Amino acid sequence: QIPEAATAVVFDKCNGPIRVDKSHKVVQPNELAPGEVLVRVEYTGVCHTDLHAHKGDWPVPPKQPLVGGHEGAGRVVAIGNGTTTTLKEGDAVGIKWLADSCLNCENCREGQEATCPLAETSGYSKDGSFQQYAVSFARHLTPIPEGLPLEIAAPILCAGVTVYKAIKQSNTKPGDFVVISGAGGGLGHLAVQYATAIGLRVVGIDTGADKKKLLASYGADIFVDFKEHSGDGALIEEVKRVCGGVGPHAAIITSAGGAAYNDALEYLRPHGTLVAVGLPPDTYIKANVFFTVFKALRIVGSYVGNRQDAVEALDFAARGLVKPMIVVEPLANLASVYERMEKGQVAGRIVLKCFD
Ligand code: 8ID
Ligand code: ZN
Repeated sequence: QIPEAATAVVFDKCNGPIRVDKSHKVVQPNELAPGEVLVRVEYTGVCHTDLHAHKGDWPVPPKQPLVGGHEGAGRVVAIGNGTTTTLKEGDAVGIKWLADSCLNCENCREGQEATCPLAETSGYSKDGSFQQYAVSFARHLTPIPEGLPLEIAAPILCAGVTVYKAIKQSNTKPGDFVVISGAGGGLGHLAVQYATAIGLRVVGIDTGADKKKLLASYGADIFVDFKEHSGDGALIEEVKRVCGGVGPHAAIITSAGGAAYNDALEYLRPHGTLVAVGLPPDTYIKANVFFTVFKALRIVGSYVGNRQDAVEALDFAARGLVKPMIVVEPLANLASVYERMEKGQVAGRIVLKCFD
């Protein structure tokens, strides 16, 4: 029942054309190495990281040609001979950004799998989920709870787990103010929901009436439109004002644009934490040393999450505490999704359906 060829969306070179290849070779079960699993991908989210990969935005280039995608949700259809795993054919599984890691180095032993020197990444160093049949790794596939629709699970596998972990790193407790900058995007709208679910007071920063309305529907009543507060220091003053006059306890920056980083260190209250998540190209966080010391600020980089974070993040969705706002479109729409994402027109997440 596994075809010789199927559909994949591919680019040969960064910034080159994005092709819908309907006769992309499918790796056959007897070709899987020990540890590898063939997944029939039913749905895949489109993360801004996939767009950065296509544009070649980052210092480490992706593999080329590349099948992108790292929010894949589907079912196991074959397991490589000699694989030690509890997975079986038919299981619902998620393909996340971190495709594999050694599980044996200091990073992995400490649960910091993303920084394993042998880490492989889906849709970057390895072909990912923008295809009907994807090869992944048994030890890093995430089990998806039965009953959670696969199109809802998909955005949790990168956006959800990443922001869930970022909140864990934010040094906050229930009742604290947290700013989510980029709050209407794929990561941001989930960050707002996780933060609300664990009892934080959320201030969303983004732009436009659609995103404001979306966030209000999650109980994030405080919305700051960055375009309406663009004057010198205006955003800083407004954020401080809505956070009890003294600023938030933490700011989680999930924006794909660099400007969101500019003001964060200035609107944080003393002992506040800046959690860097969004990955705009060629961007620096400029920290004034005197005020970093004087206000005892913390700056933390947060990179996806580990296997346990992925399980926990999905559990919030399975319990209905977090629900991605998705629009489902055909796999072949990827290039058009990138165009809309580039213009900031996507509120929440677009999820591609891999089979008709
Ligand atoms: O592990 C990680 N750290 C990780 C994991 C996954 C994704 C990091 N990322 C990175 C992506 O590579 C990307 O750089 O997070 C960033 C956001 O990904 P996304 O949520 O998938 O992107 P999006 O859906 O396009 O949302 C971005 C939002 O940012 C807003 C936009 O309006 C949009 O809603 N935004 C921008 I652009 N500039 C802003 C600004 N100055 C801003 N919001 C506030 N202030
Ligand atoms: Zn992602």
